[in-house]
Amino acid sequence: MPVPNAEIADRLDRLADLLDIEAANPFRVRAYRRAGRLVRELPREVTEMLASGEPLDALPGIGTDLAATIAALAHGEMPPRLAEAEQALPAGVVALLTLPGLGPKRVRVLHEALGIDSREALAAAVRAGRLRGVPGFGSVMERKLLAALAAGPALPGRVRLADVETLAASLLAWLRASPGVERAELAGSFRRRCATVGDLDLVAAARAPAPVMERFVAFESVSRVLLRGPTRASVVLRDGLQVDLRVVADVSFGAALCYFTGAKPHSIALRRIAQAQGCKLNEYGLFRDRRRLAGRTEADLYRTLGLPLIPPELREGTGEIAAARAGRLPLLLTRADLRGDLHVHTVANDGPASLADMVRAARRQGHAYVAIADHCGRVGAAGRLDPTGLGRQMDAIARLNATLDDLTVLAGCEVDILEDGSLDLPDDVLHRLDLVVAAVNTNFDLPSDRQTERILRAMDHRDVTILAHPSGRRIGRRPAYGLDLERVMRGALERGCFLEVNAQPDRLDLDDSHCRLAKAMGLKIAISSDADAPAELAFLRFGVDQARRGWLAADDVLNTKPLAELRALLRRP
Ligand code: DGT
Ligand code: CA
Ligand code: CA
Repeated sequence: MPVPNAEIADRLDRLADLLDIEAANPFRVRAYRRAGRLVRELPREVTEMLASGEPLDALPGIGTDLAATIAALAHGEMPPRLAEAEQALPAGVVALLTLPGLGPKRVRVLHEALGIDSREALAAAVRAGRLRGVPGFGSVMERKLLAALAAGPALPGRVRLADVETLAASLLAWLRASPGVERAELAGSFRRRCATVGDLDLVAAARAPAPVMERFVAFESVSRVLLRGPTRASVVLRDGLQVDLRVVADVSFGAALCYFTGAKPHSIALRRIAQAQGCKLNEYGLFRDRRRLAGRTEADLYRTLGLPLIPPELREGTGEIAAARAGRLPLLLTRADLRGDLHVHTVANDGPASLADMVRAARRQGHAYVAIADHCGRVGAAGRLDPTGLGRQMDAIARLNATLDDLTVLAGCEVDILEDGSLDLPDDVLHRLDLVVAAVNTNFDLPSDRQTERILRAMDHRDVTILAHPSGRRIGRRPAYGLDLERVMRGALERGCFLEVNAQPDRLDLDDSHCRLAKAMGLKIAISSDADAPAELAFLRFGVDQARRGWLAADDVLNTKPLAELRALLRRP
């Protein structure tokens, strides 16, 4: 595989960063940085130049040494310089570079002044207030670092959808405020609401693209410009996220938006339909000969292709076009269809909000009901209710319900499924609750068949109503444990209990394809926030995104039902 210039340039930047942290000779650091920029902007691939025998040291500012380094990188080798530099610094120090706002200079200050050599050491130092007084580290920086550290190590190359939302919104606002921008939208996997995104894609309509490009690369958190042409640009933001922009004329905006929303299999299928009609489809529009038949809006485009507008969440090339043609697209669930939340926690699990706080926040969400499902167990522990504590909470819920007329609080619990499939609460306690959320919170590494049996056994329990976060994945941290989810779903259907889409942005579990499987089986799904704090009640919308990607309509979801109907569903036949 020939190594592309962008990759060679990244390595040169990395070398410059490492030397910079080490406080190496600033001239050398600058030479590597300049080389990085040069390679990135070369009109030709370095690998091609080498293949045709063109000397690299003929390039401006590139001496024999640098030429050898670049050639090694182009051959996919690790140049000794880079290997030495990587080894000279503890890996933990180098890893700090991936945190937002931490460039080599700041990392050096942290290492030299405070001896910080890992994320953990940095987190401890921030919490202890040791960064205060260090030049260049204000309170804003402190907060930013804490947030980034809490978010955990990055996914290789992908970011959780929720983690880019704020940024995506400010980028879009920034672009829409550009002179001459008539319309702008986010496209790509972000618009399709994928659980994680590789990069962000933006499409804008403007008569003159140049000022839009200018403004785009001037966005405050842009750290590098990868590509800047007349109508397209790619930049990397300081936290490493790439953003692509395409600017087209207003008559093409719908076509460009559709093209850059993808996904590729969907776009290919659309192009095939166009061809079958003797037309051509590209990012500029749908054409017959030279005449543009459609392209200003997506609705227009799909209509002209003989299709209804297909929601972006369904555009994966997994049967949506055939369904659209047959008039069988589902009417997808929306957040407004949800009437309540079936899994939230309180201060009893060490959250910041009391029962009353959480209920008030649920009412602000517009909910008609909310189920309190704190972690409980036979033996109490800090941050966990024992049967007596749970009993007291049930009394408090009853008192609270007597004072509320527009919202009902359901008494529930989150109970651990033990290794043998039994539940960590006595039967009589479980039986008194309105709803029981059962969860695997330990023993993730059982063999698949034993994990499946364990969960089926737990569901044998007549009072279990919902299986929480069924696959156990934590995006970017832990894969799903081995289990036969289809068997678990069938088991739930037979027994009259349900599975959850846990809407925490790092869970989204069930995932989109599981939702589709459940729907095909006729198994209804709960969408739950699993909120630990009032602000997290709003996570429901991330669950809705995945449910929509899984083709779910309102009727497929438990908590779209009015309370009376919900209660009937929760009672097993
Ligand atoms: P991601 O970024 O990995 O989460 O996934 P996407 O779907 O956002 O993929 P991305 O960013 O590579 O491209 C966005 C859409 O734009 C993709 O669905 C297809 C379309 N697209 C981008 N570049 C090209 C291209 O060069 N040719 C074609 N046919 N389509 C492209
Ligand atoms: Ca993308
Ligand atoms: Ca892209």
